[in-house]
Amino acid sequence: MKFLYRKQCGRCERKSPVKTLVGNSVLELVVGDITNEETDAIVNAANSQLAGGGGVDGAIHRAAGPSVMEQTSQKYPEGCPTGEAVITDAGQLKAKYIIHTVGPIWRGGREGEEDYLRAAYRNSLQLAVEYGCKSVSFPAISTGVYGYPLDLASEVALSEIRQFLLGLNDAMLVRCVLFNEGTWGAYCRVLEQWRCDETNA
Ligand code: AR6
Repeated sequence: MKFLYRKQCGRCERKSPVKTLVGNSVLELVVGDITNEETDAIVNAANSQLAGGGGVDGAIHRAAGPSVMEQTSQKYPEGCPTGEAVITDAGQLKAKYIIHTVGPIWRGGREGEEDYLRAAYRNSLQLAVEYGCKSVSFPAISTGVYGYPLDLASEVALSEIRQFLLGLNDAMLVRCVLFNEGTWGAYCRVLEQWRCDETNA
């Protein structure tokens, strides 16, 4: 794994993207609103009814327009089980696709939450590859309404993405689009820890 750069403006302390090479692929951590992303696909942190809601799900549906909900209702009337993923086009968004995945609700950590969260990332990435996507943006799935502790969720997210990218032959860009600097910082700390572990290995 090669770390490309990490910058912080000394004046305003705004954080620049962090980029890391994983195999042939690039993993990026940015602060932003995922609805503005121009990656081939963006991932939505949905609920298992695909019924829309608040948080990133609400923001994506508002920005994409009603055609996306029409597609989910028509193509996936049964919804989407926790840990799985389904795909629609992206309506009025700049991305081509929205991958709707369902993260686990945090119930203390003994109800398979980690496995479900890993599956949500893995199945989303698999679907992206099946649809020919070369770039995908993820929010921090389950860390809002679903209450998954951020320090645990960031480790799970990045390790699952890393494992997936290491198994790919083709290059892909995976961008974690984190809504605030606190979330971004938690993700950065995971990469810092990996870098320390590598240095000390
Ligand atoms: N861009 C990027 N990240 C965002 C955005 C945005 N526009 N808006 C919020 N986030 P959440 P969950 C971050 O609650 O925990 C919904 O009602 C947010 O700060 O959206 O998986 C669904 O319908 C947090 O870090 O998703 C489900 O019922 C992260 O996205 C339920 O919430 C995830 O927070 C899913 O809960």
